[in-house]
Amino acid sequence: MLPIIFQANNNLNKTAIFCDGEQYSYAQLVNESGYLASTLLDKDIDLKEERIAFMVNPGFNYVKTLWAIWQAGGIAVPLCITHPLPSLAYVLEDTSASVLVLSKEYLPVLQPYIHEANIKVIIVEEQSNKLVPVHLPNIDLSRSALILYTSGTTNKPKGVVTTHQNIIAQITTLINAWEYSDKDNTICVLPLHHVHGIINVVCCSLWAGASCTFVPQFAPKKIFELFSSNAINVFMAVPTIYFKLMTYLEAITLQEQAELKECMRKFRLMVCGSAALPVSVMERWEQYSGQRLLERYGMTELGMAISNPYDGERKAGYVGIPLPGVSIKLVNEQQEEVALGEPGEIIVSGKNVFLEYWQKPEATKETFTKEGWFKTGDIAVIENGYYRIMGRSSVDIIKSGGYKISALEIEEVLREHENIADCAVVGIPNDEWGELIVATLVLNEIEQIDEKALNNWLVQKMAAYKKPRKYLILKELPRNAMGKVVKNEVKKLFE
Ligand code: MCA
Ligand code: AMP
Repeated sequence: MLPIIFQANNNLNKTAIFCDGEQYSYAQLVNESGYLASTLLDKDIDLKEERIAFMVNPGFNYVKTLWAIWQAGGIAVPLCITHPLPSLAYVLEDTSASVLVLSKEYLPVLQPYIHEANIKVIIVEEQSNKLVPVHLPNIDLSRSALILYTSGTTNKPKGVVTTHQNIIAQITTLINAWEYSDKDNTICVLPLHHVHGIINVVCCSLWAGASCTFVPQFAPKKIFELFSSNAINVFMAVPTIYFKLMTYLEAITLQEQAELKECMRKFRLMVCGSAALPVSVMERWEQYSGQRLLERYGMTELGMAISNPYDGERKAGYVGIPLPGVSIKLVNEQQEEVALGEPGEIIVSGKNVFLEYWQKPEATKETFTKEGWFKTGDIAVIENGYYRIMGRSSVDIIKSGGYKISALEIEEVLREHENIADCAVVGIPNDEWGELIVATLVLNEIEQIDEKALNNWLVQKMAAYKKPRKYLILKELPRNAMGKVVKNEVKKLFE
């Protein structure tokens, strides 16, 4: 039996999930995921790492599908529920997924792909629970379990493959470090195609026997209503979300602020990560909520790697110290460890580290040192025992709203536009979003471009959160003597 199901069996009568006004016990999760696993197996005895993609709304059906895929021996490929067809088709084709599990409402968006690819479709709401569960296979924990897509310094996102063992290491490290327990009640406001939502919130809660409340979309009013009901005691989010929650708090009366502070003060834990938490946001949040945020550092390829302590000083501007079981070194370009106090690239080793980039052996090889340490591309320094993230080695990776976005991917799409001869995309600092995506354009034949029309065109091709928020039209891009675009000069143009 998979360890996560074994854990659930210890809590069968407890509520695991609140969503859509309903509540679901661990027994329902175990039973119904077992039924869905038998549907997926379809008389087979083991899916043997077949890729099963799913586009299912956050909530009971999402977890049921994830657990069903794992129990049937498949690799789970969660799709982003807000992506347009080309981004979804890229993932489906790249993984050559054989089955697609859907919430009914996503059928129309995927219909053109389903029609062409002849992929098997299962509508999750239409699954019968009357089936007799078949015998489920024994899954060796070294087998691959999950593929999540991450943007990097290449123009197309890469599939990050983690094994069951990697996921278990990522979960159990956090359970111990952050003292998750079956008394916790967490809330999931994050998208479920990334580690932050899937592992830190959902899998950790359900491993610990806690309850997890799902909200369909991020909406400050709804979140504060849930906070006020005293039904939540653990909250995790990206800096942009804390920023947006404070914008909401600023607009309500002092009396209402005080009442919410009283509720939030009782929380056991509030965590922030996925992007740098500005010191000002951390300090203001503490004033509003009475909670000192615990900032941590992670990556799709690693789960969480460095964390401020649960007990002990949570230092503003620092991500803390390596989590137990995670080894970290800071190295120079020759892969030699730097002296204490010197900045270096973070490299990581441990059971939490992913297996490979899906069907990209060269990219996988390049990202590990000869000794097998994963090279993150993030630069850090140790000061008074705590790690401080100083930035990334590539300007082409942008972090906006907690999402990692490749400038090269956006540029490639922009260049497909008939009126765009050339372009350069960069991220510029922004209090709310961390970085704001902006673009300089060199136009073909026309003097100006209709930005609204351009953005409408773009979001047919890529996720809306990747679209540039400002444009600047240039006669030519700033280039160096080698003809390469100088991204730091591009950034200055937006100052
Ligand atoms: C949306 N808008 C933006 C951006 N995104 N404006 C500037 N920059 C952006 N990046 C605008 C929209 O155009 C819209 O404007 C308005 O904001 C609301 O858009 P909507 O999509 O509804 O935004 P939202 O729902 O408020 O979303 C904000 C969000 C979301 C909740 C912060 O971005 C989010 O869920 N981020 C979390 C991502 C995440 O989980 N990352 C973890 C990956 P208008 O109203 O004018 O149309 S990293 C990870 O997993 C690693 C392991 C780690 O360390 O955690
Ligand atoms: P992703 O590839 O989407 O998993 O994003 C991982 C990246 O997010 C890391 O490589 C860092 O650049 C960034 N990141 C995550 N947590 C933090 C943090 N607390 N401070 C600064 N950057 C962070």
